[in-house]
Amino acid sequence: MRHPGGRISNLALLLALVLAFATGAGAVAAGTPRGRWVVIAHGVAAMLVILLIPWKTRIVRAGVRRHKIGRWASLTLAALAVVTLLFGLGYTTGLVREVGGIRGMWLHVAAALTLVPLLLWHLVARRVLPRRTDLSRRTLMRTGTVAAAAAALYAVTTAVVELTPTPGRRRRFTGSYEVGSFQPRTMPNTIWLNDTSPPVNPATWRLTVADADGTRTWSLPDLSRQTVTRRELLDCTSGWYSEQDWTGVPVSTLIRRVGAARSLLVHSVTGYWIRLPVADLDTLLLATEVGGTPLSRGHGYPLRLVAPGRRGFWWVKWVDRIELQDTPWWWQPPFPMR
Ligand SMILES: Nc1nc2c(c(=O)[nH]1)N[C@H]1C(S)=C(S)[C@@H](COP(=O)(O)O)O[C@H]1N2
Ligand SMILES: [Mo]
Repeated sequence: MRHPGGRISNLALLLALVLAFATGAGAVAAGTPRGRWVVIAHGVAAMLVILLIPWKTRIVRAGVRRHKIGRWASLTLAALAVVTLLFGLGYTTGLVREVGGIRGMWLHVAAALTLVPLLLWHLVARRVLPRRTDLSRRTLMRTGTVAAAAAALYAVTTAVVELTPTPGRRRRFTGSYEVGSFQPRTMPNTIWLNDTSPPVNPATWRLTVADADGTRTWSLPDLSRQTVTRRELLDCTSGWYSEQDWTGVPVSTLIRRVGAARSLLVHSVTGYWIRLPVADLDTLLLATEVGGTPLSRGHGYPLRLVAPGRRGFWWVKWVDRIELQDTPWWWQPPFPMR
């Protein structure tokens, strides 16, 4: 029989990890200040995990002796959890922003994702199941206390980062650091998973626009006759942001009739695509230039989407087709596919 206190600690840790995952995924999606609370909740969840480490350590000490099989998998899981925490803390405080030339935010996400299958296995192998008696007054009181302590720890950490000269205080509310604003040449190129920069022939390039009135194509010279310039901020989920002056065609001038459409599909010549709500139509821009010069190939030449208030992965590069559809915008994988 395991000590009941151990059971509760295990459940609390599991809850904290699930919370950390959910809010982590949410933080990656947050683009406007309205989404700030998800990022804060992610920080509090991390503190909750940290506070539960001493309890868990006691359980692990006993368990390592008892469970011969799967011991190494469990220890790997624990190590990954600690590594995830360290990369997260390193990035938010700015004390360790990269390791071996790789951005700490990537490493944080990669470690967290590697941990998932191990955690699922661990849950099945060790069978942590809640019981009705877990919901006693005492446990609820304790849970409340630990949650309050986590929030306090988060507040103190944030205050320390803000009040001391740690680089972390220069972050945006999403957690991202500024890179290469108004200097497009020093702005990073970010390519999702296995996408590639395609070679483009500007003479034959066409943008296909499909709306309620049918399908038309535009050549690059046609498009560059109706451009505007807007200052917008690109915030990549890998932890950097950059503000630039983007010149391009407002998507609303290319669409003749929306009809009953609910979403706009924006497609890249590479196969990458994303679906946006029609409510966004008025703010979207198909940029041909950044900082007064044509886009570089890495930044999406000849045409890339500028999606104000949305995280970088919405800013489709090398756009060859936009299409109004009746499908709701949320009918798509949570992150882009190609
Ligand atoms: N076709 C295509 N568009 C894309 C991507 C991609 O991999 N393929 N990456 C996205 C991501 S994750 C970001 S952050 C921005 C980065 O834009 P940049 O490389 O111009 O800085 O492009 C977005 N558009
Ligand atoms: Mo990104």
